[in-house]
Amino acid sequence: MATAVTPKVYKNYINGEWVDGSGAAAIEDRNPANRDELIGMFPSSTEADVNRAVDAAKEAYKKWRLTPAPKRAEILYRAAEILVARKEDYAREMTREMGKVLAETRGDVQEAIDMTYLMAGEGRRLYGQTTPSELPDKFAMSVRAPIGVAGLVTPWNFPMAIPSWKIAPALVCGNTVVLKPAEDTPFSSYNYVQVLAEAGLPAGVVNVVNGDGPGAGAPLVKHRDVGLVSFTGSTEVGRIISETCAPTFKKCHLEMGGKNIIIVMDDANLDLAVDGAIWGGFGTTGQRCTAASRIAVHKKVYAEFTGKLIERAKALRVGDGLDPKTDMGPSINEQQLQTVIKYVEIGKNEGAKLVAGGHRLDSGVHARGWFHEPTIFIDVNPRMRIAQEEIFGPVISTIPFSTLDEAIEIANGVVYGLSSSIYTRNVNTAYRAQRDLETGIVYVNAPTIGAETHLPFGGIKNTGNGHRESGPAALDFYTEWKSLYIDYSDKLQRAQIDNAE
Ligand code: UN1
Repeated sequence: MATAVTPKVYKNYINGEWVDGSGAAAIEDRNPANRDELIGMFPSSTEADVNRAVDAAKEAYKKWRLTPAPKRAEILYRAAEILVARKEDYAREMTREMGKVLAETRGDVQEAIDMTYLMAGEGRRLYGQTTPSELPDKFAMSVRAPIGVAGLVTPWNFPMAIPSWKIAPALVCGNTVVLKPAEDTPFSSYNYVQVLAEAGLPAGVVNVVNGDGPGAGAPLVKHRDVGLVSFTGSTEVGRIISETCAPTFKKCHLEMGGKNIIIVMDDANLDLAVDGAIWGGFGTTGQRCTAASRIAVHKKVYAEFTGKLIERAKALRVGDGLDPKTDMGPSINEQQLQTVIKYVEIGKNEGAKLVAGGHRLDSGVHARGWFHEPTIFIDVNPRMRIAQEEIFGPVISTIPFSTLDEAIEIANGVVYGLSSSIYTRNVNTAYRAQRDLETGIVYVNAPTIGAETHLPFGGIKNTGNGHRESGPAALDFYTEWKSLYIDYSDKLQRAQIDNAE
């Protein structure tokens, strides 16, 4: 593939203008399927850029918070309409910078469309409560109040969808935004913000500061004028962000790692379960927070299931996501690929049986990309590191079990709690599993990936810190409740507690 001669240079977006960053270096956005292909150069920003962006957001907040929510929402609606028209172009550009196959990048843009429409609809809801007062001639209600400047730090695996999960609710609620997009995939986030600008968003309401975590993310998170922080990424970074927010009690939403499981019962439709495991485990090259990296299979069907799974995994075509024949794209970068390689070694040393894949692909069409074979370990002990730690790559561990109780114990025996799934035809088994699986999302007869935008998204344990995004639940993070009382009795009325006889 041709190498760009003069790479396009992209900028930060501050106060309605595209401006240079003040950092000396620039960040290269490269195609993970062909590292010779430079998508563009993005600013490596510093604290000075962050400060300018936060100042702009703080200033814009004064007007934006007073703009009626249905009017704020109309801009989101227009943005969604533009995204619909450009879906194919943005999907292609996303495959070039992120690597996942075109069908999946179309899905990523679609998720941004869905979220933007959904939050546009919230502009005419943003419901609070009205409720009777305990006193006569007194009215009581609660409303959602915006908070101020939201600092958003987003990952590379859903480079348009996840920024939209955070930006759209932040805006409809009346907050303004400074976004620090992932340095591996800044272009798709740029495209989303460009669309918002075209849809008529006033200057300063959304700002983008590109850069890495220490250079741009850290100053954003700790900035005293940033009133809320939302982060999706690793548990290690999430912990640092949580600690940074704690001293000032900054509102902080964290969406972190996962070690998601599919449980296959002996009464499951096995072919359906194999479909689910392949899609859940190898979709997005295993680089979803929701990816199924553990497949627990009932001993009665274990041999048959793993046989089918291995056959299917070996048949997957790995390559450039723009090629319609490709089933699975590359890892995002060398470091991520090295993590995959490291865990394959760990699995082998732990005594798990490697039965498919296990190697980096680096010759022929794969020579210039960060490719790895779809990899399966069988007979994995649930305590092994490959069954405990997030790998974020195309590696599945299958674990045999004998009873539902044992499967649930295996499922819950990890520090994470994002998504889980069970394949069974028994309604009692399904309901028991949905009750007992300790994850924020539970599927029956569907894989661990594929959450819809209008339901709460998030996890428990080391995956999250109690907040949810997506759906109306997101509004709880991006607003504070304000309780309003109106006394129209024209006299001092004491509350019931102050009126005790
Ligand atoms: C993520 O991997 O961080 O549920 C998000 C899913 C997608 C979102 C994944 N809708 O798989």
